[in-house]
Amino acid sequence: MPYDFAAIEAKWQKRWEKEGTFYVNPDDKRPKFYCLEMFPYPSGALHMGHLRNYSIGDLMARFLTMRGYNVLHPMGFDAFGLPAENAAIKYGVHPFEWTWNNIERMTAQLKSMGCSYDWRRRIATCHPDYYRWNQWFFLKFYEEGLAYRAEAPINWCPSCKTVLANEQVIEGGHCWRCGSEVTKKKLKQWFLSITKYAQELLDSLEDLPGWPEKVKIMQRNWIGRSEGVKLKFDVPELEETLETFTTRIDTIFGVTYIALSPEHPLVPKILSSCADRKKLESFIEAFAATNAGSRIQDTEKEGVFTGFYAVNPANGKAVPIWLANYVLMEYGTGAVMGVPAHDQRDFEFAKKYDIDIIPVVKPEGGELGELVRAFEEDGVACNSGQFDGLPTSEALKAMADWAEREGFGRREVQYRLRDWLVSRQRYWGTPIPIVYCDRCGIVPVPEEDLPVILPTDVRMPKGGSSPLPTLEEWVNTTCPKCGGPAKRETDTLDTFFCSSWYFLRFCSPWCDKAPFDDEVHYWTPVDQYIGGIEHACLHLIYSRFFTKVLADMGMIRFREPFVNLLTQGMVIKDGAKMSKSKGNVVDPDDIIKRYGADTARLFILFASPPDKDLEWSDQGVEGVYRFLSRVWRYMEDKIEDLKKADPARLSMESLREGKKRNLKRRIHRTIELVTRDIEVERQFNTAVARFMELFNEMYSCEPKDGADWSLLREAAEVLVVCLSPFVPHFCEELWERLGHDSMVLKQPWPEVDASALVEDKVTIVVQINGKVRERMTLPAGLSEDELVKRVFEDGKVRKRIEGLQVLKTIVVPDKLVNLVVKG
Ligand code: ANZ
Ligand code: ZN
Repeated sequence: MPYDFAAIEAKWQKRWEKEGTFYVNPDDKRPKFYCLEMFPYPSGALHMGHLRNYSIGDLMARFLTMRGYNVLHPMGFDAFGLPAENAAIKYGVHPFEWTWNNIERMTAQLKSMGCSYDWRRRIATCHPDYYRWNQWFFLKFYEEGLAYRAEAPINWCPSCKTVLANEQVIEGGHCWRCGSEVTKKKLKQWFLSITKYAQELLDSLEDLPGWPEKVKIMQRNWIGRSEGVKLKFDVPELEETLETFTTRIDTIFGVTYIALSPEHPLVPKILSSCADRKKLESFIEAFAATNAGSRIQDTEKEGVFTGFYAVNPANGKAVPIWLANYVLMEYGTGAVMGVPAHDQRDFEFAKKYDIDIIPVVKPEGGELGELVRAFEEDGVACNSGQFDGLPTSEALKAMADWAEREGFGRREVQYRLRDWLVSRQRYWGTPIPIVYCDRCGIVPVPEEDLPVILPTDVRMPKGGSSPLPTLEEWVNTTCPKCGGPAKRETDTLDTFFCSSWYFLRFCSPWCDKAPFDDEVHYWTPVDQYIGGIEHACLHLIYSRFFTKVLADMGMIRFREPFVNLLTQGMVIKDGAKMSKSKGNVVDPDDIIKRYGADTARLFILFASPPDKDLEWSDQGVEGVYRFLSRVWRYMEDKIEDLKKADPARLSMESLREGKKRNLKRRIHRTIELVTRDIEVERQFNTAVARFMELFNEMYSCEPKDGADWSLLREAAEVLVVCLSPFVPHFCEELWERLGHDSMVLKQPWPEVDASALVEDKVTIVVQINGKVRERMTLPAGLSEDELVKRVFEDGKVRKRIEGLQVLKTIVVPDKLVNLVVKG
């Protein structure tokens, strides 16, 4: 029978489903293991990135099951989000219907991959059974003072018609979802106080040895902790005090101007008291029109003098106050003390506007001379009064002490991280459970009134805005406090809210009294998480934050959600990331139809290490398919003999013949190395290569006696068992054909027989033109190629044939190598 992958895969998928093979429960003696892949957005169909993510996850889940763990391996759908609304407008289907069809379709695809999910635990975040708990958490956060509404300049995506969190503004000011340029707006919005956890989010990165260093670095930079001093500068003409944040108080004697963000709260007062209001206003207008990204990037520095002066508290000097486009309102105090001599941005600004440049730090043992750019390095204080001569590190300390003593400064820690903006002006999301009452103000919806159901009987407006504000009947409600007329919040929650805790819901998705029940304590934390690195500063920060808040609320008993993290590389074709816009997409369905899921999985796992980019190759797929077909034919051919062979394992001591000993050794080397590849190194590709070597050795073995057959049986069984996490259907089928009743997944992972690993040594005679020249001790059983390679590597042999031309090599395995040379 040829390798009929379609029939085999259908057969085993049906059986797994019927027998509930992947159902797991907490009442189990085995140690638990929670293996999770990032759940997909139900966009319509799986892409190759998913296939890769889920092939890796399934390999790990199956491997760990065979290693004796009770493995929770669930899957669900991150089902709220804008594409559903766009599809609704484009095709006239309701977002709910579109999403639900996609969920069913993608579930079927995941099943066709043979993934070992406990499907009873499937969740979809757009279902009221799920999003009611989003609302519940939102209220808890609100009670704890961790959710608040505030007016702030925020990021607005004009194409998605919604605000975005800072984390969702990427690549210098673009929308993470659609790539449009983000603009700034001032709006009243809901925020979560993630900054209250900034320090812990930073510190406990140290407790995550199982995370890739690059993800930790990205999070550290995102959180962006800076130690510095907040300084007060009086502005006598306005009877105001300005605060600036600096990390370089040691340069305070070099301040020659103050720069304010055009959004700084003092600006209105400046406008109403200044001489040339027009000039300032036109600058502010021009600034407002630039997008948020170009402000962050190194664009041309622009500014305008306000006509006012501030007093430097260090030396009493008056310095001009400017408005400048390079000062961010969102960082520090929105005001900067300008030190052109020691900050390159300030230097460029001062050069452009002819502002004084006063050096106050000089290189140790040297002078600064004419400055062509800012001197940003450490050195020794100069032109700094009583602090002259102090090295930078000491000046920093001494001047901070002085500022605190004199009362014009205070040491402070600043973070780049901002509070998480969670309101979205979108329809397809979790309604924020808040009503606004003229009399009572902001009133949370009482817990017993949850869920606030997202109305489904809506027509999507053509322009693409949310229909919720137009639903009078839904918007108008009564105040839970006073019973008077009130209006519902019409914004919905950022979908990242849903994914911040979904891994907890998987533990008890059926619970309808709470977001989860006690089962959560058994399964959590997630032992292995697998997904894309693009979430490093989005989902992976938000989930850590949620986990810490929930731990502080006493709901869970751990503070880090994901113990081990594997970020898989991209799938690329013709050198570029697979994407519709590049037109280089390979559809997983096509591959599965043509070659079967097992081939697709094996190719993906074999083609590159999981954390590296994977170059798609049709020949690679063909090659893997040929390998499986060869194994299949071999087993078909020999199945009766293998079944008849003695199942008892032969010990190494009982084996005399070199060939037999080599096969025995190869079997156990394979187990040893493959186990390490999977468990320790996470190099699934090299594991596959070892299976191929084992198979080649089996293939070249010509069984002559009972011992040979018994050994071949051992090899075949080890191959089938160890390969099964990679190609589960294929191996289940072969395992059954080998005469076993129970599934291969229920087999324990094979043990290494240490006595089989010892290498036999042989003495190899090296001849040159037929004369014995050297003797080498080498492992027995080396192939001809390997043997020749070793001989050429030998220093003494190399010396003897130096300058000679090797015409031919004659090899007698385990005995002799003769080099025929000329010269
Ligand atoms: C004076 C100074 C002198 C500075 C010097 C640097 C070098 P990090 O490390 O990122 O925290 N700064 C403060 N608030 C700012 C804002 N809202 N927008 C733009 N720049 C701002 O950077 C802190 C430094 O960035 C601060 O220290 C301040 O410039 C600037 F030789 O103050 B410094
Ligand atoms: Zn957008």
